[in-house]
Amino acid sequence: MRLFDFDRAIVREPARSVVNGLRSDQDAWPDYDGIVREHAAYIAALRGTGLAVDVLPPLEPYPDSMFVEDPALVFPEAAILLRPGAPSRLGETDEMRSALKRHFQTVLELGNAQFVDGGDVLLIPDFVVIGVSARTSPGGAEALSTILASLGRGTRIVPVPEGLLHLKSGAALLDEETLLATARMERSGLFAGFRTILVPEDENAAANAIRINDTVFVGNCYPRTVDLLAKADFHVELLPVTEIAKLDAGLSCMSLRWRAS
Ligand code: CIR
Repeated sequence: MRLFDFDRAIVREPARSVVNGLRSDQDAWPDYDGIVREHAAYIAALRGTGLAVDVLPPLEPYPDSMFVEDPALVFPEAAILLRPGAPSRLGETDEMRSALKRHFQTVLELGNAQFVDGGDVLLIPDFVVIGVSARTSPGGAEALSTILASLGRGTRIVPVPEGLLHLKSGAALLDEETLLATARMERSGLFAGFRTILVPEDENAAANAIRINDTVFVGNCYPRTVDLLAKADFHVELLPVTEIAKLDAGLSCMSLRWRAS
C-alpha cells in the first residue's frame, strides 16, 4: 500500500463564519458562496477518486473548522486528536472526537498544554516529518513523536521555514521519491535526498497539493506548476482554490484521508 492510497476521508462543511477565519492578509475577504462552491468541488473530486467521504456539519463558533486537517491525524491503524495552536481553533479538537471514534477503534490524544496543527505533519516514506511552527510547539512535536513511536512510526522534527504557516504550506508528497516544494523549503535542506519539483516563486501556494491514489490535485490558478507536473508524467486534476487561499488554506487542509481496508 502506498502512502497516498486512500479509501476514506472526513471533511466538514464551511460555516457562515468562515469569512472571519484566520488570515495573514486582513484585506482579503473571502466570499462565503465561493467557499461553498470550492468545498463542493473538493468533495466531488475526492469521491471521484473512489473515496467514501464523511461530511461533518458546519460549526459556527469555529470559523476555521472546515480545515479538518489541523485538529487530527489519521493512519490506517489509529487516529490522533491534536491541539491546534491558534486559540480560536483549540475547541475544534472536541468537535472532532466523535467522528474519529466512529471510524477508528484506536483514538489517541496529544497531552494537554502542547500544540500541534496537522498541517505541520507530513508523511513521507520511512518516517513522519513534524514541523515546529507558530502553531506547533516544540513540546507538541515531542509529544506527538512519542505517540507515533507507540504506533511503530519514526519521526523527524524540523523547523518550518519562516514565512510558511505550516510545513505542508510548502511541501507535498507526489510519489514515493518525489516532493512538490517551494524554493524556500528546498533551500532549507529539510528534504535533502528527495527528488523535488519546485513550484515557480509566483506560484508558491501551489505546493499545498494532494496526491490521492493516481491523481495529483492542484489549485486551478497555478498553470506553470500544472505544466511541470504534467511534464513529469503525473496525472493532474485542477480544483478551484481562489477563496480558500484568502484564508491561507490549500488543498491538504480540507480533509483527513486514510486507507481503512
Ligand atoms: C488557519 O489559519 O488556521 C486557517 N485560516 C487555515 C488553515 C490551513 N490549514 C492547513 O493548511 N493545514
